[in-house]
Formats: sequence, structure tokens, C-alpha cells
Amino acid sequence: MSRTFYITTPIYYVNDVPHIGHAYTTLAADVMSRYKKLKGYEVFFLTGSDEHGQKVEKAALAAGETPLELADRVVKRFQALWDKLGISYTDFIRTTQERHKKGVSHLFEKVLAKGDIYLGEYEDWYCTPCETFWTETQLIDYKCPDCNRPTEKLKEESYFFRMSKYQEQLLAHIEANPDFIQPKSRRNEILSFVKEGLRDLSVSRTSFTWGIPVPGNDKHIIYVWFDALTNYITALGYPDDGGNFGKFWPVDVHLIGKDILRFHTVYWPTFLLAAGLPLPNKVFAHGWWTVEGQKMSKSLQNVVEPNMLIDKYGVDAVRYFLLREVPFGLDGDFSHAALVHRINSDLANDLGNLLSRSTAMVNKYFGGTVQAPGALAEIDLAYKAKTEAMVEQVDVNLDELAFSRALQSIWEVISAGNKYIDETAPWTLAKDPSQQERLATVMYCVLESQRIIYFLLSPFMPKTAAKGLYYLGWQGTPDEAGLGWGGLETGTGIVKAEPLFPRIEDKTDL
Ligand code: ME8
Repeated sequence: MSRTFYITTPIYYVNDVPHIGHAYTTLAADVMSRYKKLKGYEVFFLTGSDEHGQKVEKAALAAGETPLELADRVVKRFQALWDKLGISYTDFIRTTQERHKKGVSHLFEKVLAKGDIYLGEYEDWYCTPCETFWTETQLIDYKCPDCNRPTEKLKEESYFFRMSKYQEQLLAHIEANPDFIQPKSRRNEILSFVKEGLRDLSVSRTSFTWGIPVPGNDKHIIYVWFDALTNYITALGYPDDGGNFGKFWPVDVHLIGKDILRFHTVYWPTFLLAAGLPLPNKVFAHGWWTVEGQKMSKSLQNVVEPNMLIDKYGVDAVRYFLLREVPFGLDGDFSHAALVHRINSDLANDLGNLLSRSTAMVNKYFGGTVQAPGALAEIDLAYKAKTEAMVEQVDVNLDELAFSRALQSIWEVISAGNKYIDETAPWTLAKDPSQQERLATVMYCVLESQRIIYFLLSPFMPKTAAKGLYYLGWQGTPDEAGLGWGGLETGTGIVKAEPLFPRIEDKTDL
């Protein structure tokens, strides 16, 4: 049986255009997905778009379009960005697709038939931008406690989900599974939220029409979060439990931003419990990006568009920066200066220099051909051991979604490589004919360590890794077997490398 890995991003609302926040989650999922493929897993990587609900309906009205016209237009922008960013998703689900609507209706009907959804009446405060109801005591100055925007009082007949019934079961599950909600601070937040008590949840609306009708009562539209969350199973073919649903559910990890934690760790699991379906293995909520110290918003006109960044700095520099700069799970600040600093110091200097100088040397000393190494000296063994430890550290860190730490452990070996060259001084060995074998060994070690580095970089920076491996004479795609020391064969032709990342000098251009 092959090992499987299922990872998801949120499905993004189509009333907004993609910005670095959306790119961040999707990129993180892409890196995990590429890494797991490299490790031999069969991967299903899902992303998509959230197209129903009042928010989209209102945005369409304002734009003079039908909601579907708006969605068709915006979805193309997301998909074009994902192509440009090198996102290797398996499937892109749109909540307006038949396959999705069918699955949502089925789930709703199933929970209804069980008696866990019932018809009642609702009177509460509603925040349209967040698509969330609040009680009066939760409001701050009658504004939404999450986004601080005005709320409106709504009274309507509504279907309710008996969320309260699952409070104890959910609590027990969170307590028994420390990894279920990550990072730990988020887990604690949800534990106290659930302990305060769960109310039944309104899961239908009669105030608008853009959505999936309640089966058997089409005056009601299914609540947009019930609809949206279900994408994680409808994309696998639910309710058909053969095929992908049987194969990939439960999901290995739902990646989300901290803004939508409660929906994924309270609502979604209780829906699944009611339907008798297994719960996700892990929900990981990352932090929030601000821009040059400020909240990103249309009104402040400081929204950072990934398209512009990619055009200016290149796709792999952006991919690297977003995952290296801020530990996954914490909030972070985006600035051009920080990005340029990373490009110049980590990419141009450390990574690029190591490749340029080592491939230049092997061309100068051995006509660009890898020579058989002799016995390894102590300094070589230490460098080899460091390279091997990196493979392990990257694996452990990525399992914890610690992207930044994984990259840090790769950069330690890059620095070690530059230091290794300084200490072994190949230019001195080259002057002494009796040191030919020693020189061959040093060259072998420094090239082999980099081959493994580029294998591990391939999920993060696929284009750069392909270039690096080309210069190192590696044909084929990185795989798990090649992560071991010794894969570089004697006789391999090494191409003198061009700089991978030119330094960005002109500060006035920022
Ligand atoms: O919430 N920093 O969609 P959405 C980091 N449709 N990440 C950010 C960010 C920022 N400043 N801004 C947005 C929805 N994100 C629902 C989801 S899922 C069943 C339904 C990212 O378009 C982050 O992943 O508002 C966040 O969770 C997501 O965009 C919200 O996207």
C-alpha cells in the first residue's frame, strides 16, 4: 500500500483579489505537497474558491455582474497566480460546481435525518463581512468583535445544527489529540472557547438566495460555512466512499490562517461527528502578515500583490522569503527591505557563491569532471555528518510545518560548505601535485553536499533547485533514494554556474 498525504488550503472568497496572505497559505501547502511527493507519498493537494454567500452576492451587485460572472472572473486571477507561483495543486474546487453542491446537500440531509439539524427561529447580530452571528454580549459597541465593522440585527426562521450536543465529544477529542490543533497557543484558545459552552449553530439563511438550497425547503439557503467547509470532502468525491474519499480522508492537515480557526476546529469537526465521519488529523493555523508594520487593507492601499513581487524579484526569491522570514504560526511583517536583504545575503551570497566557486574550481582543476574521492579526513567526515543531519532535521521540521527552521538547517550546511572551502583551501592543494587525491576528495564533498541541498530545496524553490542540479550534472528528479550521501557519481560533468541570484544593488529602486 502506498503512503498517502492529503493537504488543503482554505478556499478563498472570490470577492477579493489574491494578495500575499492567500499566496502564503497556498505556498506552504505546495512545499509540503512537493516534499511529501519527493518522499514517495501519493499526494492530494486541494485548493479552490468559496463562491456562495451574501458577501459574494453583494460584491457582484456592486460590480454589476451576476455572482457567477464575478466568480468566473476572479477565479481566473487566482488560478493564474497559482501557475505563476508554481503551485502544484491536484484539484481546484469551486463551490458552484455540481459535484460540490451534491455533496453538501447529502451531508445536510444526513445530519437532518439524524435529528441533529432542526428548524427554529433566529434573532441575533450578524456580521456580513465575516458571515458570522454574534450574541449581543459578544459585540463591542455593537460592532463585530473580530473585524470591528458594524453588525445588523437579523430575525429569521432558520435551521439549527445541534452543536451543543457535541461539546463534550469535541473537548475529549482535542484533549486526547495534542496535535489536532496547532500551534499550541491556538489549541489553548479553542480549548477555552469550547469549555465556555457551545450554542446550537444557525445553518441556513432566508435573507439571500446565492447558495445551495436546503434539501426539501428551498426558501432556505445553506449557511456559507457549512457549504464551504464541506469542500474538503466533496473534492474527494463524498459521499461516494470508494476512490479518493476512501483513500485520502481523513485529511493529514488543513492549513489555514488564524482568522478562521474556530470554523475549522469547532464547526467542521462537530459537523463531521454528527455525520459519523473521521476528524481531520491536524488543523494548523498560521499567523497574519502585516505590511511595513500596518494591517493590509484596500482602504490603506497597501495590499501587496504577489504578481508584482514575482515580476520584480523572481518567483523563487518570493517563495523563499515568505517561508524563511517568519516562523510558521507567528505573525510577520512584510517589507521590501527585508526581502532584498534575504536575496542578497542568503541567496546571492551564501547559496549562489558556494555553487559558483565550487563549480568554477572543479572546472579549473579537473576539467569539470567529478573525480573519485579518496579516504575522508576528519574535516570531510564532519561536513558529511552535518549534511546527513540536515536531511533528518528538514524531515522533522517539515512534519511540524516549521518551514523556517527547515530552511535554517539547510543554510547551516551552506555556510558550513563555504567555511569548508576556506579551511581546506583547494587553491593551495591545486599547486601541489602530490595533493591531487586530496583535492579530488574536497571537491567531491563540496559538490555532493550541494546535490543533497538542492534535493531538499526543490520543494521550496523548484526552479532554483533544477538549475542547481543542472550545474551539478544531475539528471532526473529529486527523490528519497537520492537523499543519501554518495549519489554523485565519478565522471559526472559539472557545468560552471552562472550566478543563481544577482545581487540587488540599487536601493533607490525599492
Ligand atoms: O476565509 N496574512 O476566505 P478568505 C496571512 N472563504 N494570511 C492571510 C492574510 C494575511 N494578512 N489574509 C488572508 C475565507 N490570508 C473563507 C475560507 S475555508 C473552508 C473557507 C489567508 O478569502 C489565510 O489563509 O478570506 C486566511 O485563512 C485566508 O487567506 C482567508 O481567505
